[in-house]
Order: sequence, then C-alpha cells, then structure tokens
Amino acid sequence: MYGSTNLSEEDAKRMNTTVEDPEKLEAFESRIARGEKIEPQDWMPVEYRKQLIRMIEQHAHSEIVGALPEGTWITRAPNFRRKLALIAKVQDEIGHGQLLYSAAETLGKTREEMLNDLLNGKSKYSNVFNYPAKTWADIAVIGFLVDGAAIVNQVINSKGSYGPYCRALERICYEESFHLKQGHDNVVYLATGTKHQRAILQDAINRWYVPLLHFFGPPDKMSAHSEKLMKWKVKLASNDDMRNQFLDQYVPKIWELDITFPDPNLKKNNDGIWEFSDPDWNEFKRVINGGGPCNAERIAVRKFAEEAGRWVRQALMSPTEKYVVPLA
Ligand code: FAQ
Repeated sequence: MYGSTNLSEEDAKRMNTTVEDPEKLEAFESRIARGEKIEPQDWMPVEYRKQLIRMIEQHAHSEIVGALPEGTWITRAPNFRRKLALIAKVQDEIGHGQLLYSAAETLGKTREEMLNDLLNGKSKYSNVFNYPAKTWADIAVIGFLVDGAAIVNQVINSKGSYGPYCRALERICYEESFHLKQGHDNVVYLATGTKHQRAILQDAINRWYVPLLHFFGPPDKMSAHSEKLMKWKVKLASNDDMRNQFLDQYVPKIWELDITFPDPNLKKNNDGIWEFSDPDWNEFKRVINGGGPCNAERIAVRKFAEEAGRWVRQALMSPTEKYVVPLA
C-alpha cells in the first residue's frame, strides 16, 4: 500500500547470491576507493545492498519512533515558545523518517515491508528511544545530547559511498543543527535556573548517560558489521571512534554548566581518548531486542498509527494503483 522500490529483475534474481563476479566486485571496490558515489541502478554486491537496507531502515525507524518520547511533551511544554519549537522538531523527525525510507526503498525493500518488520520486531531501531521522558529536562537532554550524538554519527555517515543515503543525511544534518541549538538553549536555561530546574536536569543526565554511550553501538571488538561497512565506506568511523568524538564535543559543554555525569571514571587521557566505566552491555542487548522500559509502548503506538491510517492510504489509491506514493 506504500511507495515504490527500485529493484531491477536482474538484481531481484541475484538477492540470494553468495559468490560475486570477481571482475564486477573489483570494479565496484575501485569506484569506492576513488570516492565515487554508488547510485541505485549501479551494480553492487548483494551484501552491500543488504547491509545498507538494514542500516538505513533501522535509521528510518529510529526517526519515527524517536519522535514519540518528545511528542508526549508537546501538550506539557512549559511555554508557547518551547511548544512551537518542539512541535517543529517532532515534525522534522518524522520528515527525516520519510527521507530515509525513500533512500532505503531505492535498494529494493518496500516501505510496507519495512514498517511490517518494525512492528513484528524483525527490524531494530535506536536503543535510546526505549527510555521514558519523565520530566521536561529529558526533552532538553534529548534535544541537546541525543541530537548531538545523532549529528556526530550522521555527519560522518553523510560522507559515505551510497548516494541516496548521503544526500538524505546532508539535508537531515541541516535540520538537526537547529534541533541542537534549541536543545542547548533549553539545557542552559535549566542549568542556570532554580534549584529545582538544576535538579531535574542533573537527574535527566544521570538517566541518559548510559543509553547515550550505547547509542554508538557495541565496542569495535564486539561489532558484527563494522568491518564490512567500513571496507565499503558506508561507515567512515568505527563505533568507538564516534563515541569518543561525541564525548569530546559534549562532555565539556555539560561540565562547564557545573552538571556532572554519573561516572567517576569519565576523563580525557593525554592521547585524546576518553576513558569511562564500561556501560552495561547486557542492558544494551536487552533494550535493542525488545526488553527496554518502553519498547512495548513504542511499538503499540506505531501499530495504532498504522491501523488508524490504513483507510486514508486506501482512500488515496485509485483502483489501478498498488501503492500510494508518500507525500514527503
Ligand atoms: N540501537 O555491528 P554493529 C536519531 C545493533 S537517529 C539499536 O556495531 P552497525 C535522530 C545493530 O543494528 C538514531 N541497535 O552495528 C533523532 C546490530 O544488530 P543487527 C539512529 C543497535 O550497524 C534524534 C548489532 O547491534 N541512527 O537519533 C545500536 O555496524 C532525536 C551489532 O552492532 C542511526 O541509525 C543502537 N544504538 O553500527 C530522532 C544511524 N547500535 O542489525 C529523534 C545509522 C548497534 O545485526 C530525536 N546507523 N545496534 O540485528 C549506524 O551508523 C550504525 O548502524 C550504528 C551501529 C553505528 C548505529
């Protein structure tokens, strides 16, 4: 019922191929080495296509599920200016989902299949959105630190090898930089406010610290996909490198507000590498596999949205159409 895909008949037949034509593979890898972008109709190894679908699809799901924790605060924003900014931000996140689903569709998976896989638990989305936004300070921390973490990752990924994903990310990063400004403004406002405002900010930072460390994925030595993704320049930095970049950019900005992180071992070493206590990786696994505090609630809301919107999509389809072209 949703938009189209771009998989040629020949590519569809190759989807179960495990051994690639060595000449084509070499030509493909040379293009990557030269820094060329790969476009949807170009030859690509099946594994490259599958990895991109997995990653872009998870990213798209993260945007639409990621709108939910903040969305719950639109009606409770402390004033009209904050409410307007939050409405605009949540709307942007959904738009990012649209862009990313479109980028993933160019690789041959339909939007309908992707959304079904989100709802049936086959496809993951970012760990961070499975935690509750308990107070208004959580909205400040999401806007500053979750968006900050997303920008670190997305600026790096936007230099990657797959054209449609990179172009979507460039546009997303422009918008995210506004999100970051409103998040920073909100954090500074609370940090320089009343005793209560500082206390709720500190409490929110205490709760978001570990999920933020998890955000960049498992340590490099445990990462299943990094090697392949880095070889094909889908990822241009490893999980540990991105995590380090994030700590480097954002920890000092929180410390300068006299707010702390709940980790006595957090410090920057002389070699520029940040040291921190190992965040509980069992918790990470539990959360990304459906066992976090809000997974069930998030999926229930998405199921409701899918079911409630079905009649609209059906009404937009003419009798000869198989799908509705997304409006984004
Ligand atoms: N959460 O082998 P690796 C945002 C999974 S957008 C859940 O290291 P990879 C905007 C991984 O999928 C946030 N699962 O994986 C916003 C794999 O499982 P699988 C999303 C995770 O792909 C802001 C397994 O662990 N951003 O926040 C996570 O090489 C504010 C093994 O891991 C993106 O998706 C995780 N954090 O590296 C919206 C960016 N980490 O598939 C609203 C694109 C790992 O084998 C409000 N993605 N896993 O079952 C990436 O850059 C990469 O996929 C990584 C993970 C770096 C996330």
